[in-house]
Amino acid sequence: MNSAEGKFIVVSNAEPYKHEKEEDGEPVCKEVEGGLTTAMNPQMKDTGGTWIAFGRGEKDFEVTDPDGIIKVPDFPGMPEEDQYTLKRLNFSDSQYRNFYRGYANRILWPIFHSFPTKADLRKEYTYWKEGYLPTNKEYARAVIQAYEPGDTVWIHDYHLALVPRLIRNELPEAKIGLFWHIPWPPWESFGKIPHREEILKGLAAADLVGLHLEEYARNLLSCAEKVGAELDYSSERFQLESEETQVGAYPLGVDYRFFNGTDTGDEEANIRDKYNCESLILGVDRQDYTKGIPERLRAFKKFIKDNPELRKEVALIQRTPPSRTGIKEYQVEKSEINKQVSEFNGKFGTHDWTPIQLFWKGVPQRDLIAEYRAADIGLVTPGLDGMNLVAKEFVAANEKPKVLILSEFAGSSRQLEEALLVNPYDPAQVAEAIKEALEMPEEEKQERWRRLRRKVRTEDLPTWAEDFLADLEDARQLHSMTRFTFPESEPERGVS
Ligand code: GDG
Repeated sequence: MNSAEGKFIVVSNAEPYKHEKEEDGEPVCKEVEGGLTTAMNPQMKDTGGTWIAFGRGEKDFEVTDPDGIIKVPDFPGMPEEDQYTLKRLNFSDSQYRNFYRGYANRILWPIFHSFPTKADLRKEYTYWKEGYLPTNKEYARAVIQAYEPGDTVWIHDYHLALVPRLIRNELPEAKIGLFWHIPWPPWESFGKIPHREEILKGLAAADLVGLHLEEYARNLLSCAEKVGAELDYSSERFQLESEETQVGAYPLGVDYRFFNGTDTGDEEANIRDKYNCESLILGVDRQDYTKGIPERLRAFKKFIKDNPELRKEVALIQRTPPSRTGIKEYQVEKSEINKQVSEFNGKFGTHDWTPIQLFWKGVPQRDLIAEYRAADIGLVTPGLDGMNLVAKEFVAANEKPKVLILSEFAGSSRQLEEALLVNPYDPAQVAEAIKEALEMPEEEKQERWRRLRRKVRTEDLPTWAEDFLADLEDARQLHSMTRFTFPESEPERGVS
């Protein structure tokens, strides 16, 4: 995309850069870690445009203009051509709490990851009325303000399901795509949400809704059918009231060239020296109960118990940047992980060997790549994950053959079939896979790695974006021809 075709407007909850207080009190620009930033940042740096997101850094609004606008990244010496516009939105504490900690992460996140017992459905109406609906409206207003004819609006994720419809009401001809980064569950889970119909109506107004996998796309279509949408399964389209949308699978890839090509100097060797172990196993996960960290620790414990001869030869490095720290379920999980690790290290560790090294802290991307390279085994075992980029980054970062152990419930397992695929809830199987990884014959390791690398290289981030944008263009053209032939919609319940 280039400016001649109109600009890109990316819309998400998380911002790509925040401003925090330096030791001297001055604001400093920091990249925000997470799947979305990793996915969209290279694209935005290449093509420019406007990114609209919530400003969460403590100094965020000290550095923007009065409209919340700033050019990012504003690292010292950053050339202007590598920057793009970030528009930060600000919400009252209580609205944001109801939106983010409430509706997005105590209703949608658990339900869409099939953890209904972690959802707080009793508060659904409050979270909706006080948080999700008004916040989606403010996002839509910001898009409408930034929009010029010819622009491409690319909305991200479950926080913003209503935004396509809210924009469409004002801009009938806008090109609107939405990518859904988490799984789409079957009706038995999705159908539990009281505002299920409004969510689907919101999405129906996008020209294209992308998900990582075909099975998620099929689940979305069948949920739409349950609320009365007309469906065309073969072309993956549904029509709900006056809106029609295309649904499709676009498995997100990583920026292979970046992960493969980043020079990490001596860092890899330094890390290996520090742990002084024959083999390093690495887990990297934003802290979340979907990532299967307690189950992983149980599996590692079983491995250590079952293989006393291998003790001291292996260590597990678990890097876990905290997230959603204000939510009870996350606090409970954090205590559980801390308890497991201290009991484990207390029982098995010796003066010169700590079996599990746990870090509640993110590191800059270059250091993360060095950790990927220092590790022999990537242990990626989420209970359920839309895609999981860590698995792909581990492959992309390592030219030297390694072994990837991957949950069959991570979306990425559909592509990365040459990994050792495991059921994360079966500690015996995961423990067995660790042993198999350590003992894998060199030839087999190389062959598996070669195939994995080829997939991650060819099914990469630019390919994903190109595929999505090409289909979005086609879908828009189709809808611009058919949109007004549908029956009039009923009056919207509060979403206008
Ligand atoms: C959601 C979906 C989907 C992690 N630790 C550090 C760090 N990270 C980066 C990784 C990776 C990203 O965070 C995590 O991405 P995941 O895909 O693993 O998971 P979610 O955050 O849950 O993302 C997921 C994704 O969206 C994209 O659609 O795959 O299923 O849940 O990029 O590198 N980055 C740095 N330091 C760290 O310590 N710099």
